Amino acid sequence: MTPLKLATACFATALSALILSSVANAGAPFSMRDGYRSAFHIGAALDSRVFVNEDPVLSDIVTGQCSLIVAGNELKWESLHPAINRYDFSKADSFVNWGERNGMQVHGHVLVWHSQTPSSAFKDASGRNVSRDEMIARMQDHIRTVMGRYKGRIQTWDVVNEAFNDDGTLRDSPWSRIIGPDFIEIAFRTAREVDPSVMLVYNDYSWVNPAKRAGILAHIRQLLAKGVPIDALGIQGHWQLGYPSLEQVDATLWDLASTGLKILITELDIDVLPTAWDYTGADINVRFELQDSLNPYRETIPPAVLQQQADRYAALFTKFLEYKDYIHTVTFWGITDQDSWLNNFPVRGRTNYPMVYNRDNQPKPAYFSIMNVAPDPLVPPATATDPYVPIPLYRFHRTTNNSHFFTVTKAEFDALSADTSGTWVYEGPSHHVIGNHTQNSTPVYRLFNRVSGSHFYTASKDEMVGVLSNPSSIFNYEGIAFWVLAAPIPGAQPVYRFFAPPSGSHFFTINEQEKDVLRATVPSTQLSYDGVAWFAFP
Ligand code: 9MR
Repeated sequence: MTPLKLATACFATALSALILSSVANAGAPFSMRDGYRSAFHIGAALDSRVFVNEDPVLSDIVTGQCSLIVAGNELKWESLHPAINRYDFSKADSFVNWGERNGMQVHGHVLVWHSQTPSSAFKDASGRNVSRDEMIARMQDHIRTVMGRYKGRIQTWDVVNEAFNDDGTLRDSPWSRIIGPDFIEIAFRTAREVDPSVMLVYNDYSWVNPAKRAGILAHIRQLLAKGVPIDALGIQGHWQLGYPSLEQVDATLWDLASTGLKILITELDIDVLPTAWDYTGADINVRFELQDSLNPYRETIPPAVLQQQADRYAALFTKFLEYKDYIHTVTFWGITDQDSWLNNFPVRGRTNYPMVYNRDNQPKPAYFSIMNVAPDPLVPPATATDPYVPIPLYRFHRTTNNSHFFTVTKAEFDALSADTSGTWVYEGPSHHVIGNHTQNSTPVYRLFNRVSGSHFYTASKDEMVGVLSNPSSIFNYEGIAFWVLAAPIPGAQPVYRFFAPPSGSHFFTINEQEKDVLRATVPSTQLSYDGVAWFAFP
């Protein structure tokens, strides 16, 4: 790299940093919650770094992307009820408080489970299993105490988790051994007494396995026929790139929807690593030895695999949308690749990539592919009918690569105007855009091209998401740059867009004459005409 190019590149980076911070405040964030607002809640499982340590980066992701949260561990029996006569709600309280403070729906996980429940919960002082009556009393005390504490503040509860085997029979666990098969019924009835308004969920993995599904559903139907208050079924969704098939997911959703109960996808993640033997379940007691062949992406993950994962997530969300009338929530089991349980399951110490945010807390291709199939506009149509506030869009020529930069932001205008190197030449206001989200205004999204250092502006959500979802994408999403009109109104004019192949940048003009001259005189290898970008004011 020549010194001149290096200097330019450094300046571009500095400029981009400046721009990032100013644009981040400019408008609504790019959000899964908004993109799926008409379909279902988007949830995430949190660990205590979010709600105890208040990690700002993770908190921003969750508050920006989700409408529902669940604690990965802190509401489990062993966490908040460590000894039979002792409860410790410190972390659980932080979790529920955090959810409330941030306007989230809060999902409770979990009341009755064979795992992460201390063995002392089932034993008397001499170490023998307690009687059925004593066990029922303990279970009821737990449900009443925990649910009662958060009554009105937790909207959905996993009452019973993983009570069935892969062949559809009832799991042999301390619950079923000591109380008998009716522990499920007693748990749900007790939960309903505590809080009549909460959604009560039966949660499990491997529903896609027909034998397991048939066994659980037969059991659930019997309970429903007896009036047991079960409101919803939770599909954990610990899945892989190639398993289960979409047909299996479809059959599962169909069968569960046919019970008339709501469906929650409670623990979604997509494992990208080779399966350890043939194991596809989520039973945490099953573990395998670490071998190199089972940990192929220790340093980095190939773009082709990220693409496969992105396609997989998009296909699953498309399937979920087909069942959106039944599905209440789609919850990711974690936030970033770094914090996923799948780095340690079913083999300890692997480097896995199951989530839609990477280890640098950045959205992955999977994130953008999910946004690509999102049914709702990222930004809700304006409800305000205030008059437009036209603001100038400043145009700068970047002489070093013959590209153009457009901004409405005073800080950016000042920074570039102060440049004395001759790189940036102010060319005057390009045209007037809209400063407020009102009437028919629509956002223009701004992306940063990491290779050329230039910016790309588009009013098309589909175009933006298409660009970002490519795993080899060289663009960063920067936010909403300003507002324009998607359709003409009196007084507004079309803004034309050109692509400049040599710099990989785009040029915009509202000036009809400038557009005509450029089209007539500049060869398309230098500048090709793309069409109307949006409508705005001269
Ligand atoms: O995410 C949880 C992880 O941090 C714990 O180590 C693990 C151990 O039990 O439990 C994980 O969550 C499980 C959930 O509670 C129930 N379904 C399977 C999940 C993954 O193991």
